[in-house]
Formats: sequence, structure tokens, C-alpha cells
Amino acid sequence: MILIGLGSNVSGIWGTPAQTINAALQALNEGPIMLVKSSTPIVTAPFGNVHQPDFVNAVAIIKTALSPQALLRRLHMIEKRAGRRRARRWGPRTLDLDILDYNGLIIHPRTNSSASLRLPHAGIALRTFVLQPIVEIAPRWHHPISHLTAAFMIQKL
Ligand code: PH2
Ligand code: MG
Ligand code: MG
Repeated sequence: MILIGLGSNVSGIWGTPAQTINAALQALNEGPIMLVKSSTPIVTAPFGNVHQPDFVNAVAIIKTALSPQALLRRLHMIEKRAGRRRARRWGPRTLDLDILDYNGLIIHPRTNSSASLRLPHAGIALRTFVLQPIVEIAPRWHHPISHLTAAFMIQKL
């Protein structure tokens, strides 16, 4: 299963954060990517750098034959179309698209030449805004490393 995390907390050319997430979900059903299922978008308090607006978050299940690296490039293209400019780490953004899980693949940054891609996404276990949508759309999903379900990981937070 390929899981994509979506987040937005700044309006952009696609509209408000909620409108941006809806447009991004449509963009995840174009060309080499097929949207299988998407969660209800939820408004969430910022995690990490708390001095920024609330986020709208969602998670999508997609199908694609693209490699993880090619998929990541495609996601970055969609972020650009939405008007994202790369700025501060964990800072406010018009659109953030993260690969959370790519068919259970484990890529450690040190064994990976294109150092930006780490799988599964490192923050899943700590982030309710990712776990709650996963419980909604993929209750049987297990974390590739801990093998825990999202519902179990929420209980541990
Ligand atoms: N993304 C971050 C940092 N903090 N907080 C929430 N609620 N939602 C996010 O998507 C988010 C965040 C960095 O990607
Ligand atoms: Mg992110
Ligand atoms: Mg990102």
C-alpha cells in the first residue's frame, strides 16, 4: 500500500488550505498516479514549530508504477503547481505532500544516495494528524518497522 500525507496551512493559488487539499487530492489522480481512497480532511494544531496557523491534513492511498524517487519528484511538482516555495523546515506551507509508506519499503537515509527520501516517513508514530486519517481509510495497515496499527500507535501517544 502506498500512503501519501497531505498538509496545508497557508492559502495559495488553489485557494484556502482546505481547497488546496481538495485540489491536491485531484492532482493525485492524474497521469501515472491513481487515487484509490482519501480520508476526510481534518483541521489540526501545528506540530513542532507551534507559532504558525492550524493545518488541514489528510491521507491518501494511491496506486502507481513510479519508483519512490520518481513519485517524490512528481509530488514536488504538484507542490510547486500549488505555489509552494521551499522555506524553513517545519514552517508554514501552501502544500506538503509526503510519502508515508511505499509498499512497506524501508530506505535508511545513509544507505540512500538521494538523501532526501527516507521510508517509511520518520514522523508517523508521533503525529496524530497522520495516524487518525490512516485509521479511517486503512485500519488494517501496519507500520513497516514496528508492525503496529495506526489505532494502536494513537493509544500510545
Ligand atoms: N507538518 C509539518 C510540521 N507540523 N503540524 C500539523 N498539524 N500538520 C502538518 O502537516 C505538519 C505539522 C512539517 O511537514
Ligand atoms: Mg511533512
Ligand atoms: Mg514534505
